[in-house]
Amino acid sequence: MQGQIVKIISDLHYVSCNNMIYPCKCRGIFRKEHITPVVGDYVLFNKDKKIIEKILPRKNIFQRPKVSNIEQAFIITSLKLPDFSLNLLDKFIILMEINKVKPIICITKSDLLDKNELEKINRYLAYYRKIGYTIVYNYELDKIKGLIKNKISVFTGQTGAGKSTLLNKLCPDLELETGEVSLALGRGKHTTRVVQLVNCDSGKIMDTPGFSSLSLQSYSRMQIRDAFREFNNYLCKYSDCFHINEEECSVKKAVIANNILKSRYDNYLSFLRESDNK
Ligand SMILES: Nc1nc2c(ncn2[C@@H]2O[C@H](COP(=O)(O)OP(=O)(O)OP(=O)(O)O)[C@@H](O)[C@H]2O)c(=O)[nH]1
Ligand SMILES: [Mg+2]
Ligand SMILES: [Zn+2]
Repeated sequence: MQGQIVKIISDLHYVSCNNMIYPCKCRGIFRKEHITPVVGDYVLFNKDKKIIEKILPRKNIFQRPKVSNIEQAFIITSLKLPDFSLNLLDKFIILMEINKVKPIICITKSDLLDKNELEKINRYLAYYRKIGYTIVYNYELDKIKGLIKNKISVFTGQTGAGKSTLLNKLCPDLELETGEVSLALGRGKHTTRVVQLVNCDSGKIMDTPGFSSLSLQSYSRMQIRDAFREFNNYLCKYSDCFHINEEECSVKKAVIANNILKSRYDNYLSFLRESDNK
């Protein structure tokens, strides 16, 4: 039988098949061959013995969160508690771009900001819209339902940003656990602990544990550069320009002319420094 892994708790892999869930173990050979199944994997399994026999080829695989076969990612971005961070937003976007997964920016907690604060952030968000990203607010449920239809999406983002809360709103039957955000720290307390793939309003969604930091260290400088999509609109003197100290760099000129958001460029430079591949 063919199914899809929807949850993993220690050595039990919950495989969904024809609206049933089968808790399965893996064939012994998996461990020997260092094959580690992840949520999202399509597998061949023996429903009577409850054994996963084979992992089918993956469309993609992510390390953080550990999931596979995703088609799009909702970057759940809180405006307060935890505070809005352009750096983190860019990091999530770049991670998705490198992995060729469509990012959708989903804003939460806009109700916690006053009008002035909101206007300031909306000016930034307008830039992201201009360079082609989809932006939704977590109260636009119908719009979100339209976006998740017939797709496998992952909800990712900082801990406490409101991933599980949004999933519960989309699918009240789920009753996922959500957590209070500590006012003192402005951080969540990692309420969601395991990745879970759920059927939700004609789409499949993965709720994932949030994180408080994210590293681009394993990606090369070239991957990071090419993931800043608007940079590709500019032709520099050198086709392999990294837009740092090169002469006649159109990207740097565009930053000075305010055609490229300064924070995007600054984040780009800081991400390059994170890369292990100098
Ligand atoms: N005011 C306000 N609070 C929200 C909103 N969305 C979520 N929250 C609250 O934020 C807190 C954290 O929400 P969760 O859904 O648990 O966050 P999470 O992203 O799933 O967190 P982890 O599972 O730790 O990664 C809860 O107390 C929610 O009620 C929002 O739009 N506005
Ligand atoms: Mg959660
Ligand atoms: Zn350049």
